[in-house]
Amino acid sequence: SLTVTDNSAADASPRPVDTLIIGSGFAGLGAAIELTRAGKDFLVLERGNEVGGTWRDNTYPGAACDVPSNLYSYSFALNPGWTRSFSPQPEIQAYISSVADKYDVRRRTVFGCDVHSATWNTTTFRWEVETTKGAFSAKILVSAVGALCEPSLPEIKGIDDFEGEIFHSARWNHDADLSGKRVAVIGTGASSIQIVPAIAGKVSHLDVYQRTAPWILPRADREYTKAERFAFRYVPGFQRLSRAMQYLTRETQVVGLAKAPIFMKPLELAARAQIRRQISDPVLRRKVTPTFKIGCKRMLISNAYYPTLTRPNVDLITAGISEVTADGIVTKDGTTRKVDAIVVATGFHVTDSPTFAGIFGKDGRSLAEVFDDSGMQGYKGTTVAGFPNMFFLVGPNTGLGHTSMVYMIESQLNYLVDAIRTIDQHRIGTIEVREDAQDDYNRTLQHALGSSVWNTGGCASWYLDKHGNNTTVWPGFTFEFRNITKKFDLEAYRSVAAADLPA
Ligand code: N01
Repeated sequence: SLTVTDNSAADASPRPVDTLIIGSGFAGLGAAIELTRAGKDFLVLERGNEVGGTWRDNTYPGAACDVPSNLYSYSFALNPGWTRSFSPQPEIQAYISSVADKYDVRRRTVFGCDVHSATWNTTTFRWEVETTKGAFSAKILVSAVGALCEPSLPEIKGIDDFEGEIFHSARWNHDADLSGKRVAVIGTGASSIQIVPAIAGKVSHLDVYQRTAPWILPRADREYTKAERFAFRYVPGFQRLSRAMQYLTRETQVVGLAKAPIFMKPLELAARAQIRRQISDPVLRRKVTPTFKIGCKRMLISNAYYPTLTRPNVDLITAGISEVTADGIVTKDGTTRKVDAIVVATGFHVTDSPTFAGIFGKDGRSLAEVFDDSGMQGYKGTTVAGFPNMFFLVGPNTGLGHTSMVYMIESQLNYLVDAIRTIDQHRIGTIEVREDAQDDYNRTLQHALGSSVWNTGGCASWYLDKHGNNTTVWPGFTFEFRNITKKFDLEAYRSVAAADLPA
């Protein structure tokens, strides 16, 4: 039985299972549900004590999604209960948790199980996985740890010596009471622009440290009417239809982002108009006006951020941080500003995730080493040469700047389930994507990205790796990705029949 009741690490021999899934956010949970449906043997390893991934971790004040609610659910589990057009974090987390209940995924999940390493064993042809809850072994490994799971902390002189409260946006300390305190927020990305309006009213003073001004569009957020909520629940097809319409509307943005950035102009005008409408001070206007093309970094949405910057107790600081002292922040112009607390809203390790360092492929090299050389490359965002029987959800070039990641995840799940079915049907022992297939795939991908706004928009962003290559974003329409992941293409892989593996 796969029922996990005893998580004791005392048992020295690895616990065998056909498939191990690491992570239980949207991707890992989806994989667990699909493998349950396909009747496969699997376990989910989850370092936290609850499902939800980045939505479980990001509990900062104001946390909400910038993708419309109706697009932010699995296609097989629509949520008629959304209360707003853009959902706040607690509703998304409640949705994910309810899906885990509905499909009974917790029974097959080992919680509090932090994976130290996963190593391909070239003798047993299995993945050996070391965790805080003991050792596991599996024929197939699914990494579903997500792109936004490892907070990136800024390397600022003296930051470790700060004596006040300091925490990352994705690790919000709810025990720290910021009421009446002098607070600094470092960073002005998607997280920061939600935090700033949410806390400005309760702190005594707020300093917002901006390195690069982001583009911010109006947020068309509203409560769903009673009639809409009734229709979502009781009118057959209504929610699916409104979802399809939103999906198609958002797909049109791909033309401007990936193919012809000139089509982004109307959005830029809308963003500039919002600055003029909400800020009257010309100095502040200039400070918040971005200097790169819209779309190059993730476009943000907010109606509340600019008005918050105009509050008398809020300062936008653009001088650049030179150091942090025991009780304040010093900027490059020599000014020191005292603070009681610092919120570090500086994003995540995406192309250099520490999770890569613990996954070792067939020649003993880690994903981190391989990606360090070649950049974060894979095949169809899901498999990586040198890493047999491993599938990577939310892998290289599967990220999006315009619509729901859940759509991309479901595409990858099709591919994963078809791959496992193929492996079982053909009695395959190992499969590994061929280097030439992976190289061809990435050549085409990089060619498509060459003219995109992410590459040509004149900004530095987490979409680009240290080689300057865009290894995070999918450059086409998302239905194109759905199309290439519909069927597992065994011909792109080297496979060895189970019967032919050395005993
Ligand atoms: O992180 P970010 P985030 N000194 O990397 C600044 C998703 N998300 O957590 O632009 C000073 O975007 C950095 O400055 P710069 C979404 O996909 C979604 O906000 O690099 N500043 C930037 O301003 C998003 O893209 C939602 O010059 C430093 C900020 O910190 C992704 O998560 C909500 C610095 C980091 O911005 C990450 O968003 C939240 C330093 N040393 C997140 N280092 C929604 O759905 C970095 N910065 C609404």
